Amino acid sequence: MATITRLPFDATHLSDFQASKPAIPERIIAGRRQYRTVWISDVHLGTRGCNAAMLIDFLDHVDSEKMYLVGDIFDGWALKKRFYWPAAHNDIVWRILKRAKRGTEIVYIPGNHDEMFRQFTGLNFGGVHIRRQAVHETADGRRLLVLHGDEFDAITMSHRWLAYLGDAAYEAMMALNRWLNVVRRSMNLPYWSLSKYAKQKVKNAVSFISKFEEIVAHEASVRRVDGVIAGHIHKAEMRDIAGIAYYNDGDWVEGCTALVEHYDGSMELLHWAEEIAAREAPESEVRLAAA
Ligand SMILES: [Mn+2]
Repeated sequence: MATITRLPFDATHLSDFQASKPAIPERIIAGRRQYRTVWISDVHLGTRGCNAAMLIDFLDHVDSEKMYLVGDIFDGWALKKRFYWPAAHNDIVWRILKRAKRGTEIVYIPGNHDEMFRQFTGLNFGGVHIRRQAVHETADGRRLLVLHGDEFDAITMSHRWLAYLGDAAYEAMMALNRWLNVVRRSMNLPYWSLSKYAKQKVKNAVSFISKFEEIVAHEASVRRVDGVIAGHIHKAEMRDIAGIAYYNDGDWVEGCTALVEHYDGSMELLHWAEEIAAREAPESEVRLAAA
């Protein structure tokens, strides 16, 4: 099992960490949007794929009584291969610890990329409670199982591309695809082989996603809860599957989404790139879009 010694901070020095200042100062302390609960996952801190600026913006604009970190917050696999830790990634850890200090109850359910934290299940570091799974009770009395989702890889791993999720190899493959496209175009070569390859990948991905969603929802029905909240597959979702409420909070690599619970127990997926675009659009454009 991997150890945490390679991470840029260690749990015994959390108080020093909290005393330091973030490189990107916090904005909008007052007047933050308030929710009962927030779920985020698949941040993949320690990789170039992590959309840290977007998540920092989210954390500075949104607050909640309770926050679940649904796994793959850190990417221990990537950090082990090549150490990558920009100041913005530190700033995210700082912000999460800061809100724990301000009174937000934080439950951290490590995923497969940050499984090194699973050895601390049941412990509490600086107000962050580490759990293997959790059952969340909504304001309208529904019981929702919260888990990362890699528990079901043994069943769904027939689609091997999942192993590349959030991984440098996956990023390299996508970069190579783009580069090949440019070269082929400049040589007047036909495009068909690449598009065929991509289509096959997408087809596999779609069947993998629906299989994952069904298996996770089935687990919820076996556990006799009303619904389930997962991460892992980087596909935000909110739908009914055979009477089970299936939620996936998405990721902060491509989708940049969070799941939130309003004070009446209703749930919503926030697409943060769209929220930022709407906020930054001139007023006339907003009126145009609404018309
Ligand atoms: Mn995962």
